[in-house]
Amino acid sequence: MTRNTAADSSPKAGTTYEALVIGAGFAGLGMLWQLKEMNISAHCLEAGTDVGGTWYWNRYPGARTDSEAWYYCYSFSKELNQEWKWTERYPPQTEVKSYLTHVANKFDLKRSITFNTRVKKATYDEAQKLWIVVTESGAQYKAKYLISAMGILSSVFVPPFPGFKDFKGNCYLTARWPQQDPDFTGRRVGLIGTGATGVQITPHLAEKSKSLTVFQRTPNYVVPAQNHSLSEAFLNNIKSRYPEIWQQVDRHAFAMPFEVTGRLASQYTPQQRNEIFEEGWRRGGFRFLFETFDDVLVDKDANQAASEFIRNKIKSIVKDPKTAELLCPRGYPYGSKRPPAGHGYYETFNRDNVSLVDISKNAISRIVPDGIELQDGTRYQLDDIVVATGFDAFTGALVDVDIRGKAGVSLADKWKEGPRTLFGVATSGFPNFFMITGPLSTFGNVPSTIESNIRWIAGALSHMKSRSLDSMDVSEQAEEGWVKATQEAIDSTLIPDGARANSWIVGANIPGKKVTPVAFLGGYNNYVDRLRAEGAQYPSFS
Ligand code: N01
Repeated sequence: MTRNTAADSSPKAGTTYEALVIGAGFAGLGMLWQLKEMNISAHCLEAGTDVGGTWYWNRYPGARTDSEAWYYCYSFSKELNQEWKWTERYPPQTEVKSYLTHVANKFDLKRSITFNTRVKKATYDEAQKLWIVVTESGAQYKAKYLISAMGILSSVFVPPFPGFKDFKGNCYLTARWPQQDPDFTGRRVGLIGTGATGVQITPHLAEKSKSLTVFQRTPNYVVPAQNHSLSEAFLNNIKSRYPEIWQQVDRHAFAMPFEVTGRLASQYTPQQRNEIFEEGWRRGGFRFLFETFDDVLVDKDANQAASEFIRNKIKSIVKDPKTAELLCPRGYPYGSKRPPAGHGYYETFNRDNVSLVDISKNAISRIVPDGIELQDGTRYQLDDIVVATGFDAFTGALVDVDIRGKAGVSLADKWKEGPRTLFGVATSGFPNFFMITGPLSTFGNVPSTIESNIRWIAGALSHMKSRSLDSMDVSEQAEEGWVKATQEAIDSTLIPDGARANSWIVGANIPGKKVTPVAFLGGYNNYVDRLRAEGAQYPSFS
């Protein structure tokens, strides 16, 4: 058996590592750094041609973070926090990708990554206590620990509309955007999907094309991001406060450095509420949700007040009353579907070259050679179609790979009736298989949720090493307890109502997927406490 060291950059078929990591985005790079620190021989297999993960694939115009730059990053290196210079409140995809490239170079991680390599299958060999990993090209690797860093939103979902292959124009997936930006000059473009992605790309397509037709199934609650550049003074202030910022992140329910407001909407008059919402709107993005009232996601009246405020804003921005009404979300609570951040989104519908088509009751029936046809036979002639229809969140990437644990049981079979994990980091019957933000992991500012999982996995590996354990497997009982805790946590919020609007948080966006929570909504702060408690003794593992 060949054993590779952490420094070996040329893996050969049959190579055995201590740890194999799948994916080189935020999660995979962070994990590789951690493994290197622990002197564990590790290698990473990445499907793309470069690092970045989400920020490698989603390079559509307008792609940028919805969380603020200064905490949409790693906390593990003080030096990195001090030296990196974010330019905007919500940095564009190119900048986040550059940040991740910088991280990979600074910590010399690229030599431990094989690019252009998609993992097809991973099987646990119970006799050898090793994971056997096979790539699409047939190369085989072995490892004691298998760590998924495949991301929560990486398995692209495209509705199976008939006729795609007959379309005479170009069809672009936002999540597989070409390296060379397409030229939409003089072209009639159709956009399917008005989630966070569709909302970001809409103003750009409108600006670049002859005409843009947006096909909307469910209107979203879009709060303006209020983006701006970051001054030197602002950045210096942030850099001087990082320890405090990361502590705030740890205490926050969605891993953001915000304090609870101490305000409940019911304690305020409608006029006072509107003033507070107005201030939230001015601050923008997630601050509208988290810095107005503490009960927006749990109290129906508080939520209705926020929802109505947003609807009134839409009507005040969009000049055509019919279009404004179509853009107004109704019938599900604000925040029960992950809310997008806008950059001139509603204003775009005031442009002469933009039209909105309501497909809520008159669905797309097929793609025709020159455009899109709806169920009632109406046809829209288009030169290009942009598809922004989302992802099979949390579980998709994992079940896309044929991962088999003890007795050859596959993850896909095990999770048919909904995902079952402990904290989203481990699943019973799959020894030494760890997931970074696997299903039923916490939900919030993604780099922070990722780091919480990396820290926990590092602790588990140290625990095994210090006790010379061959394997760790979570008990079914502990897993069952976490599945219940996850359900109870979400049931105490308004988030399950997002199912009425096809929310991916409950798996309702994928036809045939079991509608059940894919993440823990009981608060990142509570989640990290649970991780720490488990990590002290590992009582749930044998
Ligand atoms: O995907 P989505 P997304 N016919 O699932 C529509 C993260 N993200 O890629 O709402 C017609 O939200 C679907 O309609 P409906 C973020 O966490 C982050 O936009 O189901 N339409 C919806 O409009 C986000 O939540 C950032 O009725 C169909 C859209 O496609 C997550 O990624 C930026 C359809 C899918 O919306 C996913 O966002 C972007 C059909 N058959 C994304 N099927 C940043 O932080 C689906 N749709 C920067």
